[in-house]
Amino acid sequence: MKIQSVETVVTSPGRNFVTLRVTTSEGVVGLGDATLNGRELAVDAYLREHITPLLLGRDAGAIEDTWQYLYRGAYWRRGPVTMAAVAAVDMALWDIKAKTAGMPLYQLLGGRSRRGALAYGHAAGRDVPELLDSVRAVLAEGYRAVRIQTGVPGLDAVYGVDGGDAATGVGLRGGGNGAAGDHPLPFEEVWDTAAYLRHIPTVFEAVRHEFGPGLPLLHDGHHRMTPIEAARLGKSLEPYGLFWLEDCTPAEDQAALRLVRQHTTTPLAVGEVFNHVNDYTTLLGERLIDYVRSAVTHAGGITAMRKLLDLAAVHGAKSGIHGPADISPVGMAAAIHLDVAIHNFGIQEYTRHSADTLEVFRPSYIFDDGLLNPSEAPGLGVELDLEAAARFPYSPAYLPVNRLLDGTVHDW
Ligand code: GCO
Ligand code: MG
Repeated sequence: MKIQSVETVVTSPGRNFVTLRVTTSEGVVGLGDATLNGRELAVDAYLREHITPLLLGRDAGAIEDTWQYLYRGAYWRRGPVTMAAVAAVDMALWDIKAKTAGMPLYQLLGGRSRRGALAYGHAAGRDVPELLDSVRAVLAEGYRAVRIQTGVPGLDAVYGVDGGDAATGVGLRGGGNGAAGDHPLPFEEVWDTAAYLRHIPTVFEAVRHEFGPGLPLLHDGHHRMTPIEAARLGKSLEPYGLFWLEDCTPAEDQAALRLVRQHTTTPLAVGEVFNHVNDYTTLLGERLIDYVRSAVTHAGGITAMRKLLDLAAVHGAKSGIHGPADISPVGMAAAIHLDVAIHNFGIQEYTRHSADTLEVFRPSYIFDDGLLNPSEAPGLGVELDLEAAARFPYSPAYLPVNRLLDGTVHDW
């Protein structure tokens, strides 16, 4: 079975998504997610200009060989654009292989290891009462684990908060996460780590008081702290028994986590901005983290994630696959197939997509009783409606940029 045609589909049903669509000589269609929030067209061009000519006529079944050919063969390896492009090809070829076998993808990955994948949802509020309402709403949707983010007194807009829909990112002011049309140029937020560090333990105190000790709670530090600040935060949150503290320091500085780890027993999650297993060698080798956060979409696809998750297992770490609304339903489906198949599953981030997104992509995965499951449809189990996609043209959007109180550019 040969690869006969390859196309990229850029669509913006509320936010931008890039999808690779591979068709074989037998007419089997595979889909891959290539969405890189705020830099979508770079991946689109990489796929069209540099990868498509290499794929035409190749054996659609040679997934590992194609992965290595695109990775090693490019000479200029790694990086978010390249690895999102490689990921999309890899997902599409796994989709084709599983469809050809007449099986849902998780069966080819070794079959089911659990009844379903525990998902966490996003709760957010500008202040504590609004956050408590948001947690209630997330629980009412069926979630059994919740990430909490709040505004910080004195700061106008903070990551993950600010009106709009916390789950889809649509209509959010500051933490809009690049929803289409929101920010033709990057929105600028103002950040004060000291105010945040003073405030956040009081937020956890209120949430634990209201919802009790049993609810798994997560929090995303979004790369903003120095190692000593992060150590202090981890320590101050210990009484509240977090499921994890995510991205407490800028993730690429792996050694920074040594200091954090030395001072706190709050579990640590890192990796959504990584795109290669080698980004984790210090973190995993020295057991500095508990959860690996890579997205299937950004870290080279199913082939690469399998290897990463196996390395994590060797070092006692579990999965926490990135699943915000800027991962398309195709990337989400790939994650869910992995979640139910691997042994060292931890949790799956799951933010529901907008109605328009679900009209363009028709995923068949199921969210029930707090658990995600792939359907029994062959392949990834997602259909892309090309006519619906064409109704939502690309719309440039940026993620926000962060500045300290004195105007210095800071990590967002
Ligand atoms: C998360 C992430 C996202 C990112 C987004 C950027 O934990 O879900 O931090 O919200 O900000 O993916 O595009
Ligand atoms: Mg995050």
